[in-house]
Amino acid sequence: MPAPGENLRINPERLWNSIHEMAEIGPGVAGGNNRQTLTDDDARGRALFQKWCEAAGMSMGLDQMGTMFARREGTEPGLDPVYVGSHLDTQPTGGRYDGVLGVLGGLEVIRTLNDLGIRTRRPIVVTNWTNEEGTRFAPAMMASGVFAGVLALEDIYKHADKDGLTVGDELRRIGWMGEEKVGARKMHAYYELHIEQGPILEDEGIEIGVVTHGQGLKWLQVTLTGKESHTGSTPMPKRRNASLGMARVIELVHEVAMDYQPDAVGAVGHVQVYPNSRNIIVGKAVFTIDIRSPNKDVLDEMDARIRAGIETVAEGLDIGFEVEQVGHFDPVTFDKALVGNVRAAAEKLGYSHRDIVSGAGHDACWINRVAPSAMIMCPCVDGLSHNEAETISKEWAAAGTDVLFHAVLETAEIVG
Ligand code: HGY
Ligand code: MN
Ligand code: MN
Repeated sequence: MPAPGENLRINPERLWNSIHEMAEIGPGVAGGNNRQTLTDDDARGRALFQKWCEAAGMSMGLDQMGTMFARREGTEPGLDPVYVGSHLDTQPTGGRYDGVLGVLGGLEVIRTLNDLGIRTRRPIVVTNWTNEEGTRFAPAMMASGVFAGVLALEDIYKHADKDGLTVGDELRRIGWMGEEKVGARKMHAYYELHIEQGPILEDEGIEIGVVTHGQGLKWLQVTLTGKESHTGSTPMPKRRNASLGMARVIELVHEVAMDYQPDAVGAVGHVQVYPNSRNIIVGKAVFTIDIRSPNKDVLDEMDARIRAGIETVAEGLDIGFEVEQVGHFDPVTFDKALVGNVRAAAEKLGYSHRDIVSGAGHDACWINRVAPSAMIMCPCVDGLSHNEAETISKEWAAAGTDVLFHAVLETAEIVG
C-alpha cells in the first residue's frame, strides 16, 4: 500500500500543452524561440504566465527587477515559503524548454495540488527570474544576482544592450518594473527544474539528474584596439590588426581550456568588429570570453593565463587591450538536505537517476547564497541547447516535474 502521496503524479499533457503555448510567443526562425529579456515578446510571455497563475488561484508579486513571484497560500501563511522556478527569457536562437520547463513545471505542481485538493503548511511560490540568459544585457542570472545581493540594482539598471537601451528603461517601457524591494523575500528553500543542456543523462539512459554542484563561470569582455587602414595598400608589417589579435586570443582560450580536461570549458560566443568593412583593417574588436570549471582554482588559473596571453598577443601586434570581467560566480555546492529530497523523490517514483554537476549557470546558483537550494535535471536530445533544435520528450518533462512535485511536497509539508 503506497504511503500518502506516494504515487501522486502531475498531468503531463497539461504541462506539455502549456510549454508549447508559451513557445508560440517570441518564435524563432527554426522552430525554437527568440523571446529575449525585456522585449515586447517577453512582456507577452509574462502576461500569459500571470494569467495562468491567477487562474490557478495564486497571487502575483513583482519586484524592482521585474521578477515574478506567484504565491499559493499555505495553511500557515507566516511560514517562509518554498520557492520553485526558473526563467522565461530565451536566447536569440533558443529552444522551447531552457528555463520554461522550470517555470511551467512549477505551475504544474500548483495545478496538481489544486486538482488533488492538497494543502501544505508552507506557502509555495513559483518564480520567473528576469534576464537569466544575459544575452541582451550582461551578466547572465541578472535578477537572481541582484536578489542574492551580489549585483547592485542601480548599477544593473544602467546596463545597456547593443542599441544603447538600458535595463531600467526597458523594464519600465514593457510595464514590468515592480515596487517590491529586490531580495526582501525570505525563502525556506528553492528548487529549480531545468533541462541538462548537455549529453550525459541521455547518453546513459537516465531520466533524472540530481544536481549536487554547479560549475563556476567567468565572462571576460576584451577590447583590442589597432588601427583602421586599407586592406589593399597597407604593407603587412605596418598593420595593427585587431581582428588578427582576436583570432589569436580565441585560439588561446581554446588551448587553455583543453589543458584542464575533462571538466574545463572555454569559448568566445560574442564578437563585434569595427568598422566591419570588407576592405578596412579592423581597428577595434570587442568580444566576450566564457570560461568555466567546477574547480575554483582551475577557473582562476585559466583566467590568469588568458589575461597574460592577451597581453603577449597585443604586444606582438602593437595593439592596445582592455579586459573587463562582466560576469562571474564561483562553483556552487547545493544544499545536501534538499539534494537528498530530490534523490529520494526520484527513488520513490521509480525514475532512474544519477548525481550530476551543472555545466550551465542557473538562477539557483545565486539563490543558493541566500536560501538552501537544489536543482533537478531532465535529459535533452543530443545534449543540445542554446539552439532552436533543442528537444526534450514529454516523458522526460513529466518525470522531472514529478520529482519537483514530490521534493516540494516534502519541504512544504502536506497537511491532512
Ligand atoms: O550561460 C549560462 O550558463 C546560462 O544558460 N545562462
Ligand atoms: Mn536556462
Ligand atoms: Mn540558457
